[in-house]
Amino acid sequence: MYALSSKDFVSLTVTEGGDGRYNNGKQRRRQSWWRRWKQLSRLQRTLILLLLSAVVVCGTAMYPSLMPFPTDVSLLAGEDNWKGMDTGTLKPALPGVIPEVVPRAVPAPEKLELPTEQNRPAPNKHRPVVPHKRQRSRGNVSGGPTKESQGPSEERGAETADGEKPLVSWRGAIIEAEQVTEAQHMEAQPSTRQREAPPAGPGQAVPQVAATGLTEPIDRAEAVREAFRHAWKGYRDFAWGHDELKPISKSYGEWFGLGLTLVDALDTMWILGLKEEFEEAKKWVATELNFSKNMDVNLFETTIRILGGLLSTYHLTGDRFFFDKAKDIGTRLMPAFKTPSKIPYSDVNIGQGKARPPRWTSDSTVAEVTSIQLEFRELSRLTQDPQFQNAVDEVMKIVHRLDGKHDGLVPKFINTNSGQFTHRGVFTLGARADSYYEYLLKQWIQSGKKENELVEDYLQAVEGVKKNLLRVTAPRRLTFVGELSHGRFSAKMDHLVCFLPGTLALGTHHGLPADHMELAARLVETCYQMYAQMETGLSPEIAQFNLQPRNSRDIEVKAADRHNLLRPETVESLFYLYRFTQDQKYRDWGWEIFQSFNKHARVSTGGYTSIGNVRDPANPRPKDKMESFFLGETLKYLYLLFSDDPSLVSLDEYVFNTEGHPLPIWPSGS
Ligand code: DMJ
Repeated sequence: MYALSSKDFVSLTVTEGGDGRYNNGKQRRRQSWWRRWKQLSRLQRTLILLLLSAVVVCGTAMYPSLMPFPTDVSLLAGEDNWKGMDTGTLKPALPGVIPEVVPRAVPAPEKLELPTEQNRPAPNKHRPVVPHKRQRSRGNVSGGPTKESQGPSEERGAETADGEKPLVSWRGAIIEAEQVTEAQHMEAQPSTRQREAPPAGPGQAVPQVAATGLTEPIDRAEAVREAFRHAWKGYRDFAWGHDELKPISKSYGEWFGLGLTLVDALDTMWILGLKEEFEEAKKWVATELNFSKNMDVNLFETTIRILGGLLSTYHLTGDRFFFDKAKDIGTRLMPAFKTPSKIPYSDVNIGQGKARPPRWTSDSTVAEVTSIQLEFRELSRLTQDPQFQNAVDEVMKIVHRLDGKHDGLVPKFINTNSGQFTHRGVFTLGARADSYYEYLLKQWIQSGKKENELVEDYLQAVEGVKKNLLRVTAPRRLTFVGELSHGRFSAKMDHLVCFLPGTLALGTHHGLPADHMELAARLVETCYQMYAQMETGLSPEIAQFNLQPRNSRDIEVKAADRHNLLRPETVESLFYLYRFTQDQKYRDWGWEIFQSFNKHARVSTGGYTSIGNVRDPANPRPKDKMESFFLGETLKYLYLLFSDDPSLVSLDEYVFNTEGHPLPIWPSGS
């Protein structure tokens, strides 16, 4: 049996203090523990020391994982704080400890003035409405060159020459062309609230041409005022507060339910000095125009007609009421820009604040997304809120750097998801692309000619037009702008392209190459001929130009393209050309066109109507619709063409939006 010796076990004997009194002083405790330590055997002391060492080592190793992770981010920020830590065992970031994002100052747009409420840019208040002074016009008063009598052209199909699936645009709606008759095309989106129109009998096929009541010598500007009053009478009597007049049926059509014709016409009334009409319309805007409605509107059309019209009227009148309205509708349109690509959707519900593409595609039209910039940029300048300008500038930046252009020419569609062009390879200056080019130049002018990318893109596009799209007809050497489809040229030109001469002339006026002006002069003559060579003296919607010397006619018209919607582009260009050259022929051409409207489109009971066949003066087939742009643009440009006051909406102070609404050129520094 193994006998334990006194050295074989650890004995910790705790002895009581000698005097029995409680003494917990530091000195006593130290002495007491030291004495006990000395009383231990060497083995005991070694074991205790080993045990303590093991505890210290383990404790040190486990310390980081036992400690709570520091929530003070600053503790982790410095490199030193990570030294010595086994980062392999640490999660790199914990939810909830993401460093706080310090908001960066949003830089104000380059040319955006950010004034206070007090110094918000004042409107370019134009003269108050005054009746036009009757003046004897210069030049040919009662008629211009006689139109050549032309035989009826061959009836042709409406197939497109560009080989792509034909689509018909009716204000933002893309419709399969095959499914739509011409009549449906003209009457697309009729109102469910339309009044019952009496059926058109044979006697009503031709609009009753109303006498103007004007006698020779005629003051041309005054004649335009009279035409406006006549158009307004129809609208006031039969369509008051609705979007469009249907003058034959004496009813109305609704599109957005926003009094489109009335708002589009406000600044025209101011410019023409129609005070009474203006005041009555203003009252309607104040009491009836309500944007808080569950209604889908087209972003582009609402921007150029309603927002543009209100901004322009604010500037001309100085009446803040119009600015408030403009801000309201502009804000309601903003959800359109909430797309994956930042290319806006075509449609917005202004009551619900939701936007969507058309039901059948996620594409938007290139002209639509790039022709809302003048208006939103001006809204930012006035409101001091950069969100409007930022949204539309972003669209221009995206389009600027996109692939798929051809010598500066753009395709017609862009996808709102990918932000890329679609339906590539087809290039036109007409429908779906037209005002892209117009707004490149006009934005550059608006902001004081500083945004180089815009003017560079514009100049490149003009060269692209010259290189790819310009041709001359064989019979009379008329210069026209055709289309290009996958490398194939088509001698087809929309009336819409007739904006181009005016835009080219405006560019030259603002310092761009002089040869743009020469091209403008050639093109505007062609646009005039699109009227003069038709039997009614009114242009078709689309013209086909002859390149073959054996043809005697310069212009043919397909059966489906023979309508005239009272469009403004040619008289718009005549206005610019006259302002810059003072050449009387432009006024005379405009006067001829105006007379043709009076002859074939004026409805005796009030209003003017679109017509279905410009080749048949005996039966031009009235379409029973007066587009809002007839008052917003066509009559305004005609009046300005005939006015003898060059300071009336000076082209050095204003830039017209694509709906004919003048917006101020920003003062330098803004
Ligand atoms: C107007 O709404 C505008 O001028 C637009 O740019 C093109 N279409 C019509 C006029 O034709």
